[in-house]
Amino acid sequence: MKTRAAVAFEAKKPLEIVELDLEGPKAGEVLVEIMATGICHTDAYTLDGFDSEGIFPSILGHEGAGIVREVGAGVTSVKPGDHVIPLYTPECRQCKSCLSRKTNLCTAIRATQGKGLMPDGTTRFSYKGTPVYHYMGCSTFSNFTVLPEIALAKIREDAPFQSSCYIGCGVTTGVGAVTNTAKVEPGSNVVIFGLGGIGLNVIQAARMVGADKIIGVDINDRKEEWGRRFGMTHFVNPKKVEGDIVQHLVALTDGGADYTFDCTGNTMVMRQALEACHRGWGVSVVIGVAEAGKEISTRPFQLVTGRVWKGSAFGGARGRTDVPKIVDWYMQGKIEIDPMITHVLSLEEINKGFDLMHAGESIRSVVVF
Ligand code: NAD
Ligand code: AHE
Ligand code: ZN
Repeated sequence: MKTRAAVAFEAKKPLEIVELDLEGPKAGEVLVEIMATGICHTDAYTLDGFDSEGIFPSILGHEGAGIVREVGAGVTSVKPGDHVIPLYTPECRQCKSCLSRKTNLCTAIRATQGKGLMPDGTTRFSYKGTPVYHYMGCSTFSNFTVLPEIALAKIREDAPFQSSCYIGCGVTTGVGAVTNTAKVEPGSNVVIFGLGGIGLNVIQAARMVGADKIIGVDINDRKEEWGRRFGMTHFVNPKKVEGDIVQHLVALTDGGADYTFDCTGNTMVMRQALEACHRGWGVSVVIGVAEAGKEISTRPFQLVTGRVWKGSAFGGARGRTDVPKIVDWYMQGKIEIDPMITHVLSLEEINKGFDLMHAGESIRSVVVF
């Protein structure tokens, strides 16, 4: 079949809207019509050539929602007509990682996924006879895409696609980092670095679980109003702090934060986030994705004295199990999504979404097909 898609033909070049050939689903695979997709900073990072796994030409996008149109042989958990959210972190419930109950990082198809391929080692997309690669196993910047069954969360049908697509990455990442990875307790002091599409979800989850001080840190002053809208109690612009930002945050939290979250991808900020934690117990969660080749550092003494550095991918969520629950939280009003969707674009306008993100003017741009 044919599908309209925004293709990343080369790094650092705008996406091009073209008609691609798409092969149907093979055994264990599902054809999904994508109805809406968010644009996450990770898409921009890959398009800008910063991802060590970046492959071109490919179809980016990993924050989608859509409808199952066809299933391959042996597929039992979804059927045509079901509403689904694609999962870049699948949940096979059979691999060593899934069975460990210690991680959400299912390893069933990670190797082929990182090479832009389906589990059988081939791609379903092509353009004028040349292969076009999948991205993060999702490729939601295509109107139709093929995914393995284990990479689909079935969701309720009354959830609007335009908002629920954001649960495919940003919402789950931010909310899950608080509830699954850090397990923030009521009364905690929390610092969030980077108040974008991820950081604001960390803020709203910190509010939801009853955190006390919720301190947002961003170099863009326009983010203050956004943070306060979702529960931030204090705002700090590091550019306007006289002296050391870490000392400033430690003073603001009476000795250091219980939990800090990096939502910038900047390795200097990751260090600040770790060092702003309370001696003895503060936990810093790295969510931001750093450019290829970047490394983090701190004095080991920071860890010897009880601070904990950890990371979180997809908010520690097991997608097929947890994503439908987060959709419920949204539908019940426990978390907000709609106000964070600042721009709704057509596929033809998708490059504008990247420009808005780079200019710091959007929280989430969503493309509707
Ligand atoms: P975004 O562009 O919407 O937001 C980033 C924010 O960080 C902006 O408000 C920006 O002003 C702020 N910022 C930049 N440099 C800063 C600095 N030095 N100090 C303080 N603030 C600074 O991006 P997003 O979509 O929210 O994504 C944030 C990061 O999270 C990206 O690195 C993205 O790749 C990553 N991410 C990780 C996961 C995961 O599973 N771990 C999932 C989604 C996104
Ligand atoms: N491919 C990169 C790393 C990119 C990365 O860390 N991705 C996050 C999700 S970001 C979503 O917006 C993730 O889930 N990582 C776990 C995984 O298995 O990819 C690199 O450095 O090679
Ligand atoms: Zn993302």
